[in-house]
Amino acid sequence: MNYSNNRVIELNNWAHELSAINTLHELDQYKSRVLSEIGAQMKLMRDLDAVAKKEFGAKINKQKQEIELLINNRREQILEQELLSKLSSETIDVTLSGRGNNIGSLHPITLSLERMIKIFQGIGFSVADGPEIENDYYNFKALNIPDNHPARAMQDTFYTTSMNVLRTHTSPIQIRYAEKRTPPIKVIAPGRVYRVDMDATHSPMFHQLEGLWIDEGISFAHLKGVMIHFLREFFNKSDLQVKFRASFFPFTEPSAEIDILSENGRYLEVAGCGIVHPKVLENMGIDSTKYSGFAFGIGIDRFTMLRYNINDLRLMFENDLDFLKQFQGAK
Ligand code: 2NL
Repeated sequence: MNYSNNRVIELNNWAHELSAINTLHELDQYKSRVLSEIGAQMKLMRDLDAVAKKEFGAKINKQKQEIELLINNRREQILEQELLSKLSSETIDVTLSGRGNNIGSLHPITLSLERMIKIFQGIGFSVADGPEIENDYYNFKALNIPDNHPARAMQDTFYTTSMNVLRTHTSPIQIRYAEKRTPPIKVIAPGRVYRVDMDATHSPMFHQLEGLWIDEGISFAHLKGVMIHFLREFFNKSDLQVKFRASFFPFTEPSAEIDILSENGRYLEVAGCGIVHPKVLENMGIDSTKYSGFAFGIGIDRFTMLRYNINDLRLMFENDLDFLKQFQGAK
């Protein structure tokens, strides 16, 4: 039966082709081509007599088994090759040096706030905080700021509702703190505050630190002693000249502004302070005939600019990395 022998030679050619196949996709195409050829040949068997059919059928089945075995072997080889090339292309050179870390640093405002807290804690003050959205009572009324006071005007205060505001100072923290306690009360209240104001020297959000000390017999002398100590420590200058200049606030009486003598011989206003108004003490639930106290407020941002010689307030709110990097390792 020459016919069948021709076909066997053809299968041998197929086997030869296999070695040129290098991908699973090609192999799948090859396999379906071979199997359909074998299927076509099996159809031809219908025309053969019984003896030839048996002989040819056995041959073609043997060839089919052999080619399938070869295909499966080739599949294993291709998978092995793919794995090896993947392993070598994805290899990691563990001897390469690293990219290095970009280590952040504390913001100058954080640095000076931490410095302030340390100084006040050193003389016995606690630290308190509270909500940034306040109601009319804690932000204004408890502080003896009357309904028609200009500080309440829409152009100064951000209202969130008709009753609620973004706190315009951190005094409400101290009201909340004091109304829950009895003297001695000795606390500082740092935090973000908000006012409708925006130019080279004003930001709508800024940082304030207020302080409050209430006890029997607290006088203006205590206020002067604490503030002079704080300012000399903060600016690291033991002979820093400090001046108390009469002023007015609704929540203190008497009141003063505090000026410090700067390197260039000019006085700079750095804080406001005073003896807590008796009405404010009563609003805290404190007997103003038995106790007295002082309070003060300072702008943390301005103190930060003075300490680090920063000439534009806006630098502190832009988060420019070239600016911030300069405070790496600063104290
Ligand atoms: C300023 C003025 C000041 C206060 C804040 C205060 C707080 C309570 C009671 C009484 Cl709870 N007073 N705070 C007093 C005087 C001045 O700040 O110009 N700050 C930058």
